[in-house]
Amino acid sequence: MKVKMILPALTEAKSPFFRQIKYSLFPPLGLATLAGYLDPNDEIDIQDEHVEVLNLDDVPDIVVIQVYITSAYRAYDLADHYRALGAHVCLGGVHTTSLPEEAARHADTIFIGPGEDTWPAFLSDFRAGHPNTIYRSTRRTLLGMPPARRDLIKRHLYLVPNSIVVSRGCPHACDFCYKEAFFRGGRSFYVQAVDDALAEIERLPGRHLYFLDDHLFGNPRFADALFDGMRGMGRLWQAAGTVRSILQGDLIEKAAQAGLRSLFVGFETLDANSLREQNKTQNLGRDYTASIRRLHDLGVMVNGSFVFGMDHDDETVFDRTVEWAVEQGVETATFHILTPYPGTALHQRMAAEGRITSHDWDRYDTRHVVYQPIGMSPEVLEAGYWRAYHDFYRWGSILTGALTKETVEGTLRHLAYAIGWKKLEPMWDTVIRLRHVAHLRPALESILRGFGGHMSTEKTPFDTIPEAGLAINPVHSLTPK
Ligand code: B12
Ligand code: SF4
Repeated sequence: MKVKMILPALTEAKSPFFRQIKYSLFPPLGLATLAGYLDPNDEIDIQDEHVEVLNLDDVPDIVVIQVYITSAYRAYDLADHYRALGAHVCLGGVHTTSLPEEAARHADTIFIGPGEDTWPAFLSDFRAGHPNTIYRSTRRTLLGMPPARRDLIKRHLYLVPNSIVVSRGCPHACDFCYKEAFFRGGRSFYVQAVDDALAEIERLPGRHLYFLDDHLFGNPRFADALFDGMRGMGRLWQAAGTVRSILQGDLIEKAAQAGLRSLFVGFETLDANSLREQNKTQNLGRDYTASIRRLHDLGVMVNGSFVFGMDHDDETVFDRTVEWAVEQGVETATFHILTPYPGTALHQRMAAEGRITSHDWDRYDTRHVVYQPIGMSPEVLEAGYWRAYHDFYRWGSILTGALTKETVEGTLRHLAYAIGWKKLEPMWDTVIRLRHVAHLRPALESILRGFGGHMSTEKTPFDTIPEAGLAINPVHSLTPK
């Protein structure tokens, strides 16, 4: 059977004029996960439009398309194209789950929720000649799942080919998050068996990992055992967590000892009323400053996430937030304009209040205002968002933030990381076009590694073999020569 799996891209990611590094970071892990359920003799082709030009001349038996909100229109065009050629088109992912009726107009079969139960069920129905038009996930477990087909990933096209998820969902329920909508109808937070997670980590070549889990620390027992198992592996890794998980107990120390070097932290807002408004109660009353200090003391860099446009925000929110983040020595920041994704509690509330002003999914990219804000005009919100990025990443701010560090190493690492991501964008554009992005992986690793006296100095197999594991991994033929 011929199976084509596509991750379509939003227009910006394919621009002939400028390529952002964020689209060459991670491979299509969801599709590689689904490919694990296919037979070894099936012919599988995974194509990621963010990093390659799609070949659309084939006629596979099944076409699988993963639909995000910002790539939904492109996904539907591709689906229509393949249906016209007679392929059986399957649509799934976050946006399909939020708006199944919209997706169903372009598909033979749609999938609601995670694919670990529905996809194998579909495959056996398809092989038996009677596939259904809709499959809804209800049985949520990662136990016994086959390994992701990482051999189908073109590692050389990504800066971070070793993305990994060892859990699904999150124990919290913030109103603006995709999570409640996506996991409706079953469990919304569950983890892999620790041994399976460790085995998957062992199989990954190289040294650097990026956990894409929504909240790697969400199940403390699991996280504790995972970090114990990772100690001594010599990995350098990045992940996401909550303020609460940084402040409570000693999990964060264990994570740092196991190689955590940078954490994406959902601060979202400095205003307690806004936290209540968005049901982000786990952040209420938490000392943000103490959480950052704790991370920095452990040699872990902070990528702070902030959302603008909540109902309690006015036009002073941008400067206040940026100033605070710079003063705290936050190394990198990700700003978002509040976006009411269909299916979320936030969307329901705004729709009920008649405040949604656009249903153009291309604009749901957290950079456009698609609703009527309360404390300022949409124009002020959009301009403030761009100003926040500009102000946070201007040279003076980067230097001020870097100088909050207590060691020279810390200052240098802050400078290198912030400058690398935001000041060297033309360089990223060039290396992406030349398909040399993988060559910069060692630079990323040395920035992550080269900071503070808290890092493990033990020698590991990875110190001498840059892509250890290559010998047993068939993808080595795809790495750049
Ligand atoms: C990594 C990531 C990225 C990466 C790379 C994405 C990639 N290569 O896949 C980058 C940095 C490029 C990125 C960019 C953006 N992202 Co993003 N990203 C994520 C993140 C953190 C993890 C995705 C992941 O790998 N999950 C792990 C794998 C195993 O799960 P999965 O991909 O969902 O696949 C499973 C199911 O969805 C399902 N499935 C998926 N497709 C199909 C198809 C079929 C047929 C079947 C049966 C099943 C199925 O089965 C898979 C196995 O269970 C998610 C949050 C999350 N936890 O999902 C946000 C998320 C997907 N991103 C989001 C957004 C908004 C964006 C941006 C617009 C952000 C921005 N401002 O720039 C851009 C643009 C995205 C685009 N290309 O259109 C939203 C999407 C909201 C929505 N309603 O679509 C999410 C949910 C986060 C959020 N804010 O709520 N993102
Ligand atoms: S803590 Fe993060 S992942 Fe969990 S529900 Fe809130 S926004 Fe979503």
